[in-house]
Amino acid sequence: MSSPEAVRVGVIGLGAMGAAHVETLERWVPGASVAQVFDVDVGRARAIGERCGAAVAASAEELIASAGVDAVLVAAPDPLHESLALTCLAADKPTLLEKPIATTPEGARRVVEAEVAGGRRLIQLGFMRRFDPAYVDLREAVAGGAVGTVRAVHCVHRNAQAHPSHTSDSVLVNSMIHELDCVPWLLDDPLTSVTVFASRVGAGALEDLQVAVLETRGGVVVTVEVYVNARYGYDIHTEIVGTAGTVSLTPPYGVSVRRGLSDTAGVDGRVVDGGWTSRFLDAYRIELGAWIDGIRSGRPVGPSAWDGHLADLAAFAAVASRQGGGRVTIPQEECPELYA
Ligand code: ISE
Repeated sequence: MSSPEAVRVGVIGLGAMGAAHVETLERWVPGASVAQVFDVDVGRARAIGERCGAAVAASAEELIASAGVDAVLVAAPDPLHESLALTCLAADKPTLLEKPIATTPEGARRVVEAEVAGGRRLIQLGFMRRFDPAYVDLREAVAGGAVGTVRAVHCVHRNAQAHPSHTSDSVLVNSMIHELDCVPWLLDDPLTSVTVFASRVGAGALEDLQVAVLETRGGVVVTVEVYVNARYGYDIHTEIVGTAGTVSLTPPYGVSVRRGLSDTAGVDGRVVDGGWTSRFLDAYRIELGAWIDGIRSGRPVGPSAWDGHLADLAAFAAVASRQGGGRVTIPQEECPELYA
């Protein structure tokens, strides 16, 4: 489904997320067409390219440089985000970059500096929760004073099974980063400190359940539990408590027990779809629609590279805390003019 002057998108990385983005663009974003795809797994790239009528690029760099690609969607593994973002900026291509913006705080700063030097916003960060209708309602409820002055936020973020690439650090930098982005956005109040507690596991094992206690500039206390091997399913919860009441993503319920069927969830030990592509289906559709509309109108929308940088600052403060740093102050930086 695409209009005559559709934005020709090149998609880099065709794992569960990239493949879902290809399908979303094809089925739900009329202003876009998937023109090229790239994945290190050539067979997978060919199969997806054939299905959507897209050419298969020989490399990510070739795809980015191609005159047949107007905009790039990066869903490659996290360690490649920084270099691909820099290549897209150098090629002057609007880019939807999956989170995190980079896997080091210095890398995140390099991406922001390159975009600022170019003088225009080209990157939209893949923080899809900002487009999720329930999260948008939550934010509006808080802004409209539904709960009075906010005192606390409680978040739960559970995955059925950890992605094989997960490390104790990426539980924070890849998973909790969603809350580190969306809580300040929900409250319009930046995070200022973080203390992380990890549930004890055997020596060398993945610290798969971690709880962060954060503070905001406005004095709100935030708790976030991330558990990436929860077995029973994908479960996202956010509650905001204020002086006049509480607002929550889900309705109140009685006692319920939810269990995983066995210790071998997933297919052949591989995570095929972690559950977020269905829970956030609407969010992804709206996110990609807004990205393409922004490109067509020349007015970028949604979370920026600066938002990605702020989330990375919080995530790496959280890593330092978990590694023994106790309560860690999250650096506060002046927002460059480009993002004001
Ligand atoms: C994954 O990359 C996502 O973005 C999901 O939303 C999150 O729940 C999961 O933990 C991440 O690994």
